[in-house]
Amino acid sequence: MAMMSYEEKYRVRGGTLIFGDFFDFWVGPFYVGFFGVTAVIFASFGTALILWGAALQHNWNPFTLSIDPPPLRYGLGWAPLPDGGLWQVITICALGAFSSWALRQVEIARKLGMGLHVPLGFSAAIAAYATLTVLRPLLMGAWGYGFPYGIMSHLDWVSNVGYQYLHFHYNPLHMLAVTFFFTTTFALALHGGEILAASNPGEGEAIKYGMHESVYFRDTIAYSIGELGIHRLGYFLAISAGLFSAGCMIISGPFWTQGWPYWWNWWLNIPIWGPHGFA
Ligand code: UQ2
Repeated sequence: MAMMSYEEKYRVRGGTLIFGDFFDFWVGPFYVGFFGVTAVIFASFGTALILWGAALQHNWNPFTLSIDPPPLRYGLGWAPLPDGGLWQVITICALGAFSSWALRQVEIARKLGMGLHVPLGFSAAIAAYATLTVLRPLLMGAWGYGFPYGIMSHLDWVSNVGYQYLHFHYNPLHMLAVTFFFTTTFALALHGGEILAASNPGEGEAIKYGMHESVYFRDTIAYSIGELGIHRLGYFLAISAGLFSAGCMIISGPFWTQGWPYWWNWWLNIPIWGPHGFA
């Protein structure tokens, strides 16, 4: 594949976190690095284990295949491979691959003299995954509280856990997480639409830039957050969605075991109008 004209200038040596220049090379368009190697190893091994699980279950239907966590009775111990052990090793592979990818992002950012915003943002997503598969199971006392790896089965897990708490939408951190997810898509719709509009002004027209975009939003909603601001806002919204998702799961079980609607009894019990009120 041909190099883009700027790659020759920006493909620089150095910035590695480990082993100096040893893994500091490219394969085609891809930077390798030590963490590129570990990412490929973890991902390949994990994928192979999923295929082994499919073989053990005699199920090659990608929609119904499910690699389940161990039954609860194994607690926090190792389970036999066909009885949740595969899930345990695959989870290690996934975390190894995700962490490798984040560290490879760090090396590339250092090469280019950039900030670490990309790996930091990605880490919020890794933290949400690690919360569901490691942190919450640890706090609950069994790996069986992790979610199953399957297209349909993980959806069933989400639905079942939601109903265990009667109505999960009453979880205050879930409310915030959902709000951040929706606001992220709203902001990206605004921004994507704006960028497409400015870069496709019509036949023969010159492409428009930030000042036109700012005036557009001042004319429509009396406020523009700015070219840099919209990206900072998007970064904040997306990371908040991930962190509040992790938070809403960490409190469900380890810190609140009733239905979430009951949590709001503090509101009904406020002294002024509650059972011990003045009336
Ligand atoms: C903007 C701007 C952009 C944008 C967008 C806005 C020139 C190209 C989308 C408008 C964004 C606003 C007003 C913030 C909306 C707030 C929330 C919480 C969604 O001003 O600067 O740059 O893309």
